[in-house]
Amino acid sequence: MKDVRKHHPDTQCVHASLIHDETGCVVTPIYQTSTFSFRNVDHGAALFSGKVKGYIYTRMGNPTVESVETAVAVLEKGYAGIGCASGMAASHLTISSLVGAGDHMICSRAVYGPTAGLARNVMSRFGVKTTFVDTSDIANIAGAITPETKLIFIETPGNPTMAVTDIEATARLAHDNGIKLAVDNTFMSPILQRPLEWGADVVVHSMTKFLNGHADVVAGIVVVNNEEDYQHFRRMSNYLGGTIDPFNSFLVARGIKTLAIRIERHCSNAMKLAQYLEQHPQVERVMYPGLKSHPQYDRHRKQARGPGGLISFELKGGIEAGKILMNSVELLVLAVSLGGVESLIQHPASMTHSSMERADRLQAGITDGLVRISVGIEDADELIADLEQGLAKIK
Ligand code: LCS
Repeated sequence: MKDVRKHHPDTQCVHASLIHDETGCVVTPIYQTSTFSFRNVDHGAALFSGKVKGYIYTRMGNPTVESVETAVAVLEKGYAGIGCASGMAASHLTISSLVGAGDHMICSRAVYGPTAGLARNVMSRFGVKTTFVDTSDIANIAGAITPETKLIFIETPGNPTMAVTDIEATARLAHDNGIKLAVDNTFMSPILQRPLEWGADVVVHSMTKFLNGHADVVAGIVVVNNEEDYQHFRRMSNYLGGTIDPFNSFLVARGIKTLAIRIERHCSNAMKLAQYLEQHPQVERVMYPGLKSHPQYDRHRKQARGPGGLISFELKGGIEAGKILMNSVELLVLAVSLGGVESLIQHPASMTHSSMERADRLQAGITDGLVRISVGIEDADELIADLEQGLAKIK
């Protein structure tokens, strides 16, 4: 196998998921099998004991799954990846691998709604307490640490407010206190941001988004940076069972091949849309880390290679104006999710973050009037023209 780790990320996207085998296949095939036969009883026992490497049962490992796990681990500069059935399964695997009854965790206030729900409504039932803070201010994290804190879980930029947390400073603070740092890197993809390079211990992705990129798969992944964590997470994944299947792994590996060029276009399109929105008289404010007006503009530039494809904004006319815009767009699709080739528009307060209590939502900066766009790879001028005609309908 080529040493893909030494290559540029653009090259890694194309080559890192290929498993070289005796057939000479150029693409890793779909090993659509639930189980693998043993040569004899001793071979089966050796595989189970770990003395011999090989495949046993697809929940525990599968070549197609491994190909996408390898690709993302290489891109994240991690040790290994564990494919999951969804981004939520990846967050669940991460949290339940690192905290247990009596432990405490700190979580960004601006996170994907169900991630907050997982901490608040599921982990709490197993004796794990969570404090939600605005992690874009390191003092808030420091102030929330208790002797029981075992995990800091951040999203940066956060969904949907785009608040940026300093990964390096948070990792230092975490490690000084014997705490692990997990970063949900879904909004950036490893092309733009590699949290392990800044000291994070675990990276989580919803591969449903940029990594797959074509809005036809729900999948997730966890990337860790050492053998001990890998063995622990792999065991936990086997018990929890929220693993990815071979067909979805194949589709995500296929998507990753064009990740680098897609991300380039997502960023340049989003920059154009953000600049357009920022100067529009109907727009109150735009939250996009590529704009100088973003409160953590410099911090984001330090830790990421680009601003990404997500834009949040508020209209002067609040939610009523937002509804007119969202009901008027013709090219942008009114739908949740993000990171696909097509541009999507949605209303976090009533959609992606509707599972949060209103007070918690407002505290996180997710106002009723906030609108989020996932900018796709279409022609930017046509996207702007679509917004223009929609905004013109607001009186
Ligand atoms: N992490 C982030 C940052 C997300 O945005 C999402 C989903 C997840 C994790 C969960 O991933 P999933 O289980 O869906 O693969 N975010 C969505 C959103 O903003 N709109 O629809 C889904």
